[in-house]
Amino acid sequence: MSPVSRGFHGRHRARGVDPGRVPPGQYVTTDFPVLSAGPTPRTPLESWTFSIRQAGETAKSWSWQQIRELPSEAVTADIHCVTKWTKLDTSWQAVSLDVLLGQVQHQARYVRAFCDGGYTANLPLADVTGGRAWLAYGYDGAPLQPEHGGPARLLVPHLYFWKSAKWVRGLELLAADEPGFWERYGYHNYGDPWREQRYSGD
Ligand SMILES: Nc1nc2c(c(=O)[nH]1)N[C@H]1C(S)=C(S)[C@@H](COP(=O)(O)O)O[C@H]1N2
Ligand SMILES: [Mo]
Repeated sequence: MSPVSRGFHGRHRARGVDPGRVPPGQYVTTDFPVLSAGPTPRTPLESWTFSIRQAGETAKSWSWQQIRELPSEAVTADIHCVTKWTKLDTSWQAVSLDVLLGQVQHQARYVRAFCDGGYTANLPLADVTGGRAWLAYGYDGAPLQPEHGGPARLLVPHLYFWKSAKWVRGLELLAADEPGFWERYGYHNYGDPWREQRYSGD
């Protein structure tokens, strides 16, 4: 019986890292790996919009400039990819989803993010409100690079990073949960890294 959990041992243990910040089974990296299920889309900012959809209709839509005029926050967060890398203290410039969702009347309990390229990710409304999720367009003091989801991506750092949809173009408001891209392929529907919810059944 060891009082130390398995995640604190092993070849990936990083020096000087508070193990309490590293979820089980994860290792800390200083790189920023790129994980994309397809090619990097490149939508010109002039035609880019972010939309909130409900019952097949657009309830609210913002142009790039309108998004940039909304209040934004500097967010520092630890991110955890299901492929087992964790990156600590990433810094973002981002608009809280509270600001965006607050401009639409609705009673939805779930959202599904949609993206250029067709990727989707589903999330309970409770996980994208209350200051826990953002639309991020800046990373490390610079515009978010296309490989990492620029011009803008979701940032939902308390869940595995596949929920942080890159090239996001909007949120669909839903009464009932509908699985997204990876969730349909056997990833966990919720994806809490602290409970190691990697695959459906975990
Ligand atoms: N649109 C889109 N968003 C996506 C993905 C993707 O393939 N397409 N991959 C997800 C996965 S599995 C991870 S781990 C992160 C990776 O983000 P990064 O490439 O910036 O590290 O983006 C997530 N968001
Ligand atoms: Mo991932």
